Amino acid sequence: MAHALDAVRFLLSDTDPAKLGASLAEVAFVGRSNSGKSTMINALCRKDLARTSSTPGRTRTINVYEAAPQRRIVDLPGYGFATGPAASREGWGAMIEGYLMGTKTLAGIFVLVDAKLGPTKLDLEMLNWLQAERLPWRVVATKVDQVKSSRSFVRRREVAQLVGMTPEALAWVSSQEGTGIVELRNEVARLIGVAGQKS
Ligand SMILES: Nc1nc2c(ncn2[C@@H]2O[C@H](COP(=O)(O)OP(=O)(O)OP(=O)(O)O)[C@@H](O)[C@H]2O)c(=O)[nH]1
Ligand SMILES: [Mg+2]
Repeated sequence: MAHALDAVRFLLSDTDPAKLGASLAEVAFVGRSNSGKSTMINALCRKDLARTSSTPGRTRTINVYEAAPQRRIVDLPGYGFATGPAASREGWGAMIEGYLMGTKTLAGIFVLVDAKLGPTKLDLEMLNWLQAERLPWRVVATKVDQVKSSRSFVRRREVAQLVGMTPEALAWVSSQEGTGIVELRNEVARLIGVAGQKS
């Protein structure tokens, strides 16, 4: 059956958050480099929109996708990608922080955490910062296909505890196998205000 997110198209990309223009509502995907942000956007929209790679640091700019005019899904470059000059790492911080603090229409920030690895120090720093700024975040555990199914109940509880959420509130997703994708797709559509729209 068609879903509102099937209509998502690439809109623009830039490294300067001031150049992205206004939106009515948007959601953003943040997290470690290689955590699966771009792959998840492709799974949610059921097409190859965002470029993905097994090498960390694939996404270098703020990439904006649109489900309907000014209703956006935003893919961000990952953190923890240690190579490259310090200057560009600082540039990353300014770019992400500028985007997250400057976008008043952000309805949800999905923080992707590898289910098997658990939250890294940088993930926890990001979560603390989002909380301090009172931004609307939710953690999504990714690549859950890499957790043995016999371990998944316990692992979900462990990861939830480490990020300070209840296991039920922690989204449990595999973009590769489709676990949790339908629920997340509906949540994204609702947050950006396109739920129930035909594509
Ligand atoms: N097993 C498994 N691998 C996945 C899943 N999602 C993504 N991957 C793999 O993880 C790697 C990184 O995926 P990306 O989507 O490019 O990661 P990213 O978070 O966008 O990375 P950056 O752009 O560097 O920030 C790729 O090799 C993907 O195939 C998943 O659900 N399961
Ligand atoms: Mg990416």
